[in-house]
Amino acid sequence: MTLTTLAPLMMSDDDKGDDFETDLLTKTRPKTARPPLYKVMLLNDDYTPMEFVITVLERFFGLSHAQSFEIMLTVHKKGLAVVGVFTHEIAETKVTQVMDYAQQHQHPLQCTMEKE
Ligand code: TYC
Repeated sequence: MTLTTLAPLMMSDDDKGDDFETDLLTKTRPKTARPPLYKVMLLNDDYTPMEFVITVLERFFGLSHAQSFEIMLTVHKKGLAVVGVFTHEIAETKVTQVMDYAQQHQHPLQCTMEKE
């Protein structure tokens, strides 16, 4: 056998055990991939009563009366506000719950979601 044919089979000291280490790292690395998140937003309008918006925030987003009042005022003054950040399925459920509740009470309140 010539030196040329042997060369690709030789390993430097630095390379020894390299595959093993890589495998070990790959296998033991804790992989906790996070799901994409979505912002749920409330939009302002001229007709929905402030108290109704506060009730929506308390009922569907689990916020205190004080937090709900604050967010409602932000929407009223700025036009919209993020009321929470959720996974796709939960965000979709919140949007549906708010839209259905607003329609039942004949208020034009709008709730939307957007990828963070
Ligand atoms: N602008 C409404 C009013 O003056 C109040 C309001 C706040 C409506 C927030 C919608 O998402 C909203 N009655």
